[in-house]
Amino acid sequence: MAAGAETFSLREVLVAFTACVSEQREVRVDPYLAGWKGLVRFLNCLGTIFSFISKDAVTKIEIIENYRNSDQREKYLTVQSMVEYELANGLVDLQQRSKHPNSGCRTFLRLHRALHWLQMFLEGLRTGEDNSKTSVICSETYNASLANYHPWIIRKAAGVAFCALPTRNTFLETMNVGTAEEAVTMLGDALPYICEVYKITEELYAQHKLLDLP
Ligand code: 1PW
Repeated sequence: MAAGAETFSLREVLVAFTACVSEQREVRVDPYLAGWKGLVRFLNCLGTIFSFISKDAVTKIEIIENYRNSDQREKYLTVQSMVEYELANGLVDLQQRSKHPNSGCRTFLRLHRALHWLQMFLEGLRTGEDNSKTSVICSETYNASLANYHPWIIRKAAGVAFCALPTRNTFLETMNVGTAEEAVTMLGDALPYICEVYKITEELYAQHKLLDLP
């Protein structure tokens, strides 16, 4: 494919995540959502088979965007302020989903878990052999992370979608950041930022005992 305007680069996704952490080590919600939106576009580039995966992410992104567009938008500026605000005002269902089925905290937790998978997947891609199968990297990392939170039917559908993934080098080129080598370099530069975002969020959720929100 010619390098036209329609091409999408994973670079912008990774750049968004690099802008997430504030000087106070807080996770900013807007760049986090921007990163996710780019990721969704990337998933859609991989084919319609991935649209069931991106659809749920879109729903979750919209829920949090709605909070950012509401009167309470300032409370949702960072993940830290969101957790503080929702907990202090009893806006989180802690035992089972009832009064607040779409709290910012539980919705963000789903994206956070998926980000862990993405991080592991991209790391596997970065360090993999030239001709390794992306589908294998993808399913191994999925099974070791996000799959633990998904029912059988979703795990099955995800497994089918992964089979459609191309080999590592083709996949790296799909990212549109240059040659496969350049893509690997970019991943090496950007992944520490994603890891940092993940780590800060994980610690925050652990501290407030929110890691198992229904
Ligand atoms: C090529 C690799 C790219 C990785 C992108 C990561 C996207 C992850 C989205 C997985 C979504 C699978 C289908 C939906 C499952 C939902 O049930 C689940 N959502 C997530 C994000 O895990 C849980 O949400 P729920 O049902 O508790 O509202």
